[in-house]
Amino acid sequence: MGILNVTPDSFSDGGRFLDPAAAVAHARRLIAEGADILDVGGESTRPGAAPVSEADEIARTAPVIAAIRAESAISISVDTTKPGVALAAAALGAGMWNDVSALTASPDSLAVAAELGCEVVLMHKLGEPATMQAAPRYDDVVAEVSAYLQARAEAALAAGVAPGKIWLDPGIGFGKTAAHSLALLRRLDRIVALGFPVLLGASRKSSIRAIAGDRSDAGGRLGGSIAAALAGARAGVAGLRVHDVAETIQALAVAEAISPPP
Ligand code: HH2
Repeated sequence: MGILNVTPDSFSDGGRFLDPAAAVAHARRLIAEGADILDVGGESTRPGAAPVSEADEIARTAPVIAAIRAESAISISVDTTKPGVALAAAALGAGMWNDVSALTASPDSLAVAAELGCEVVLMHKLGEPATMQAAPRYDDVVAEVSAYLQARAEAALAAGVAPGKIWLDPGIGFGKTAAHSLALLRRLDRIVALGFPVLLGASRKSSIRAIAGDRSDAGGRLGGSIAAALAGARAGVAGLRVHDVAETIQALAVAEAISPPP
């Protein structure tokens, strides 16, 4: 899954693709590099990010989704917590709703996801982006994230989302210290064992810098991002949400050739 942030303030690429023409050019590049899915987002979820109105989020994402769909059959995901944005995206051809709130942000979210019949990504986060990194606490982060994701999958199923449409995501860096994110990266197999396809998003995150113990900026975290992606693949995750599609695919191809999956 290639990341396409149509925002002024995303942590890694904020402002680069706010112009729809630049966003579509980047989409073409991600497709050429081998992405299977494009994840289009109009609201940054980085710690401290400012909230965006539904109208503004649609104004950012809709023209980009429409333009991609006009020239490509690639799967399009919309990264939003707002049912109205998901509805607008689906009408333009997005087939996946990536929701970092796991369909909890609005009382309508579960029903809208069921009505759309789209794929949904249910991600774990503790707290809200503005404050989530203040002092996250868990007794057992792997057990708590697994239990939460299991409960959200059950809520989605009860609302009428088809079992084959549900993805789970541990939410690396969302209300988690680097130690929490590392614990999850070590035990991704526990999330995979829940029985749903798992999406992993560690690309360029500050937890990569913290785990590596260096001072890299977002663009300087490719090596660590690939290490996390390879660990995910080894644990059986089904999707990797990344900024650097070509480099990640190359790393996966070589790792798999050296050590083919059983
Ligand atoms: N991470 C980000 C945004 N959306 N969705 C899922 N499912 N999993 C993630 O790990 C995830 C996500 C944050 O990264 P990015 O989109 O690059 O930055 P920002 O939120 O600042 O736009």
